[in-house]
Amino acid sequence: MALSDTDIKAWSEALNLAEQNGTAMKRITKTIPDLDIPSSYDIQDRLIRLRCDRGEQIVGYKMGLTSKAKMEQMGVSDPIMGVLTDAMKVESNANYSLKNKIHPRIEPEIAFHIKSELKGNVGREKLLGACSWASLALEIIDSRYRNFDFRLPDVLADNCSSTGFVLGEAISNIASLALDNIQLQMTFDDKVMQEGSSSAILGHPLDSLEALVSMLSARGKSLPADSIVLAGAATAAVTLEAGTKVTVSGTGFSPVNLSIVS
Ligand code: OOG
Ligand code: MG
Repeated sequence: MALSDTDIKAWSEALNLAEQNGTAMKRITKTIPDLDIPSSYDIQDRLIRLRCDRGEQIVGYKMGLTSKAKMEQMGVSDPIMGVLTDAMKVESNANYSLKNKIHPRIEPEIAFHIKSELKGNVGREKLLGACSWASLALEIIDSRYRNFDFRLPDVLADNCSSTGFVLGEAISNIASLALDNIQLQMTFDDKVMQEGSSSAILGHPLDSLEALVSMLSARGKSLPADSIVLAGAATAAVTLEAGTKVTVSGTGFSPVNLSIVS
């Protein structure tokens, strides 16, 4: 079902409030079981507009549910895309506070910087040419829905649970990286919490970027020049705990750390 403009506004305001107050809400599809995908993206767009009205700037996009581990963890089997703003950027080695968060989780990712605008059907070659660097990343996700329980339209409306992202050292010699064979490991203190390969990300992380560009194009948009893109988690996400140091390491990259505080 397509939503009216009034309803799109109301749901985006509800999601915005849930995020600002750190309180979970009932998923939209409990109220509107047949919420359609275009309306979900309209809610996402409105939600991002509310952030921009507060002075935030769009810095890129993220792909999600691009690995089997994530699809199984969340019970949704279609890749999704969301928007990243400057306010979501967290410096590596920072103390990250869980204050005002609902039930935050963290996952290991690979990020790319795209220097020139991309649209339509792009292959790996074109993507590589447009890519200025790659880095390891940690993504913090915090669904605004109670118990992290959502269906595809809900998670799209909620900007794909986007909350924070940490970027590691930028590697500009991308050719030196075996992009589909990066062994990723995420630890809490010294305990291994998740391990996986970048091949889990739609087979190859650049194929995830290709999917992003085609999803944007299908909505009449393009991937703008100077965009950061998170390709999607290679493993399931893990609930954050105060007092832990989270580290992600990956072949060819220096590790990225984040200290979690209450
Ligand atoms: C949705 C966000 C998924 C990823 O990398 O798969 C995501 C969620 O799991 O809440 O960011
Ligand atoms: Mg993610």
